[in-house]
Amino acid sequence: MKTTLLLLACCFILLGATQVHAATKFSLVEFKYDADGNDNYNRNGEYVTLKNISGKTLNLKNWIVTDNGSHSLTLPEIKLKKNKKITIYTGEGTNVTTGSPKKVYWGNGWGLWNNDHDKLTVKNKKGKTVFSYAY
Ligand SMILES: [Ca+2]
Ligand SMILES: [Ca+2]
Repeated sequence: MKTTLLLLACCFILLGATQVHAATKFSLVEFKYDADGNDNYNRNGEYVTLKNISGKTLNLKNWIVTDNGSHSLTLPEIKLKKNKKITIYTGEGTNVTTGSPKKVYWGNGWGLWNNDHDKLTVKNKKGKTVFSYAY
């Protein structure tokens, strides 16, 4: 009986861990939230690179990236294959949505990511959080 309960407990723990993992579509490759020099004058020196660890191709159209404040970026149509990376830059530039590596430019007029603490969240088009990272 004791063994059965223990096994059950193990199963629940494993199940829980799997569910958490399934919700996380990305891993953080690099987060350069403190750009070299003055962030406001080096906005593309501020960037975050994420890797698709979902095991399948993700279409990022209408997925939303937010910080802990009021900034929000709606992603364009990008088919990100498994294990491929995407970099999101704070400043202006031309998005690379079909080539490689994938790049998206937020077009924000100032530095975006706080240098001390902030939180990045990615939600899919259904509004479900698929990745978040706080520092
Ligand atoms: Ca910054
Ligand atoms: Ca800086």
